[in-house]
Amino acid sequence: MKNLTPIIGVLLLVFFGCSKDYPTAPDVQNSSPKNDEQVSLAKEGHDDDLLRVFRTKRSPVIDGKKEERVWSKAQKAKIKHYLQGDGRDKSDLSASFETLWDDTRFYCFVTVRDENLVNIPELDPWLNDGVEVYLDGDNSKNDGWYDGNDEQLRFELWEPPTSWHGNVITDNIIYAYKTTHSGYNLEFSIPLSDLYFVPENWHAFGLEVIINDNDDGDSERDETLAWWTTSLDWWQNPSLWGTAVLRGKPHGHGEDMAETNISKTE
Ligand SMILES: [Ca+2]
Ligand SMILES: [Ca+2]
Ligand SMILES: [Ca+2]
Ligand SMILES: [Ca+2]
Repeated sequence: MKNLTPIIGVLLLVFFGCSKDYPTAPDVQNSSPKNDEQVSLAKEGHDDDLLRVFRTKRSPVIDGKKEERVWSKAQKAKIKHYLQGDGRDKSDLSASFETLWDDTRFYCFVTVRDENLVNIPELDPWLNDGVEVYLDGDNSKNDGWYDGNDEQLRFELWEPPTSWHGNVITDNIIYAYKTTHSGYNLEFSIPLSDLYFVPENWHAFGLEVIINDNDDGDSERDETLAWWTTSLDWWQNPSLWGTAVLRGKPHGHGEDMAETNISKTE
């Protein structure tokens, strides 16, 4: 019999290389149009897939509590793609998020229903309860690779955020978790300059929000929930993320008037 060692070695390399973070899965493509094409459609009123990030005059207090007079101005996005788990029990895992911006910072408020909050230090961080936020500052949507303005931020429940590539400086992130009667809230803000955002209307950026759920404390996630993507490959492929656009900066009467009729729930 021929020596199978090289073949076994390759198989092990492939297996462990792929299992470093999330497992790869059959690639269900839900790729997004790139910046110019999608923004052009939106300007013409033909594309409502863009998440509108509205400018706020009043900055949120980062405390995990939703101050309605500030956050009621935000478009609410349901996080509704169950990549793992069936999603039948909404008290087990369901979530939504809202975003805002002002002259200096990007704000995000994530509301999570999760009946059993788990953070076990021995587990890999993606196996604990928590939120992952993916940002592509120029919406370049690279197919399978991160550039210098792409980032994975991980908010492992109750822990300081971590950055996979170091493109976003985590020391500059202000964040707060708050346990609620049905789960938890995460509220955070990031300097616009750290995200490579141009603080102007129609600046588009790639965005994905993922919720991880572990309820029994073992080394497998029970459910994974995504805002935009339907692919388990999202963590390494910015082209699978959704698109958000900055709106609401006043530069004349037409701008604010145009936004008043847009639904704030999707
Ligand atoms: Ca708050
Ligand atoms: Ca749960
Ligand atoms: Ca990019
Ligand atoms: Ca949980």
